[in-house]
Amino acid sequence: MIKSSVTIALVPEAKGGPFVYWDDLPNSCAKAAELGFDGVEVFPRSAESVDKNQFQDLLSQHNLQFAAMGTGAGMVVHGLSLTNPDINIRKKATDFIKSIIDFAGPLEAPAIIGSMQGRHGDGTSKEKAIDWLSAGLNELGAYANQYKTPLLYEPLNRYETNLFNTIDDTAKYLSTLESENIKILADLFHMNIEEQCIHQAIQNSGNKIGHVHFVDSNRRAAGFGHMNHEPISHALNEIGFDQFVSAEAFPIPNSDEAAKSTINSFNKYFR
Ligand code: LER
Ligand code: MN
Repeated sequence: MIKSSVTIALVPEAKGGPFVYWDDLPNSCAKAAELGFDGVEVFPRSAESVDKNQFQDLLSQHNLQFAAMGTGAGMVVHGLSLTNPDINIRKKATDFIKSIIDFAGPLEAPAIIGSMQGRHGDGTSKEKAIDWLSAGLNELGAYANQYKTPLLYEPLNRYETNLFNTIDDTAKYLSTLESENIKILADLFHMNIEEQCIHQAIQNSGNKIGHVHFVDSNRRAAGFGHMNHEPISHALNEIGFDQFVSAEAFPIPNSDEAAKSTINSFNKYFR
């Protein structure tokens, strides 16, 4: 059964970003549970910045699952990426992502590689950037495997990366890697920009999708834009997807309204 989740961002440097709840982990978990979400996706400043015992207590107290953990603070706070031309920075990027995997893995949650994929240009060819990316993903996919969790790779729209923008290109690329432990994070916002047809792209993806960022056309919460979520939910069911659709959306008009609209849309299309 497909599960619902909502994002909680704990990164002051990411303020203004598309995350539903902000800053306060205990209160955000309480609200997510109250609204009936199955899980929470956490975007931390670093693995060390989250009190693991407190977080585990919150999850069990509220009967919530840990849906996924983002690594984007490596880029936003420290300027790291897996395709940086400097080998030391690529190493730091890999170590940062490993620390997130070490936090999330034992709690059965996958880590997400979004902005940490970086881009080519500024003297780096696309081929070279993809070589570095492949080395990083193979190492990290194998690393995540020790916890029996996949690594999630998120294709982003053209304004955020020039590596892979569509689900199909990403699936073809991932099939060239040694690690078979990397799944695609399908973010409906990026897909709305890049795909010819969102539900068709999902249907064509086979069993490669491991997580969904659930959002509307304007990156507000599902229900506040003009995206047609019905064929999308059908396509996800058709491919046998049974993981999280997680609200990564702007907190507009506020976090609570965004969360409510998301769970109402989730119940309408996925229950
Ligand atoms: C960024 O646009 C995004 O969608 C995030 O999930 C990736 O860090
Ligand atoms: Mn996303």
